[in-house]
Amino acid sequence: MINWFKKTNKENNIKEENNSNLESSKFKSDDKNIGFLEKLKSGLSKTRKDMSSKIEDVLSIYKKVDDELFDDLEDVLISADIGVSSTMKIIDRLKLRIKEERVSDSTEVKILLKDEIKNIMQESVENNEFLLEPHPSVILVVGVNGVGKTTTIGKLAYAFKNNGKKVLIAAGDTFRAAAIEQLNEWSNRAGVDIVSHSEGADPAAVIFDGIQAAKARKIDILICDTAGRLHNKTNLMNELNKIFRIIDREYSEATKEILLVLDATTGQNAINQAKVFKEVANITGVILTKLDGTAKGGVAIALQTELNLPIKVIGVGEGIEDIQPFDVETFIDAIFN
Ligand SMILES: Nc1nc2c(ncn2[C@@H]2O[C@H](COP(=O)(O)OP(=O)(O)OP(=O)(O)O)[C@@H](O)[C@H]2O)c(=O)[nH]1
Ligand SMILES: [Mg+2]
Repeated sequence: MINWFKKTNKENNIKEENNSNLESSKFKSDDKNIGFLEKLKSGLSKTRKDMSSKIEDVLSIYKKVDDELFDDLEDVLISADIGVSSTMKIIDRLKLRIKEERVSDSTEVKILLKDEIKNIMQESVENNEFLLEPHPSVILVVGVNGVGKTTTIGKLAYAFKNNGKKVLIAAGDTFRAAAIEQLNEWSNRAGVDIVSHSEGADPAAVIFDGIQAAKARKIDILICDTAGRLHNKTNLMNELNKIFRIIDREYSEATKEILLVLDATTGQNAINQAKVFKEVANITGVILTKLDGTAKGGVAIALQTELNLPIKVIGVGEGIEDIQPFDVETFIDAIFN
């Protein structure tokens, strides 16, 4: 089982040095958990095939490192949904490394490229961990329809509960009756409580009740679902702002995460959705779903490097355990090795 709340020595030290600092939860895999890595690797096999094999193809054509090789690498990265400006940055840094380290053999280029992608991803965001400490905390899950919000909430509730946390779910998607039923099923599966109203109710009222219940029951983590309607920007902003206001007013003591769910299979569309949501809300992180079986895993790189959005978790299947904390190193290794 993944320990979602393992704390690193560094975090413990920081906490000791400054008690007022937010205690952050380490959201990293257990290194011994081979099943976890294997699952990630098999999920990302199409991305690996698409990106890594194409890179190798390019490198095998060119024996020497020259400008044409960089042009071809650039094409591979852009076609892998990494984004134009990130690709340019990666290639520029790669060129510099190759010059500095006097690399002339093209086979060494792949190692440097992998390293630079990893570096740029790590430099672009502060960290990839959930900020759920100090408790209580509230997670608001947003995103357009069908991306996997409700499913992810079920998976997260299950994972947190297995890590000893008291979890409550609020059914903030009142747009569809089926949505409440679906979340209800997930709450049963995860074995956590749910607060819901009927179809058509005001989502902000559901969140309000969720907060009151969370306080009364001394809940550690309240997870709120929202409707995935395709909005225009103003409506989206109004609806989300109403919910944010309730949370700020009623639950000011809670540590907040506003997580945007994006479907990796939609590639560039996911990036565009992220841009819109980033404009209307203070998104604190991304949940990237459906990474199993897509060749578009490169969007993870663009999300972090172009939009500076930390990816916090990834969905790797439809089952309750098909969720993993996102870790740059593990992810890039799974794509490149
Ligand atoms: N393969 C795969 N399927 C997923 C994953 N996450 C969610 N799904 C599937 O995606 C579909 C939509 O998931 P939902 O959780 O209902 O998505 P939603 O964002 O809540 O949708 P709306 O409530 O309509 O906005 C379901 O069939 C899920 O099983 C994942 O990581 N991998
Ligand atoms: Mg839903």
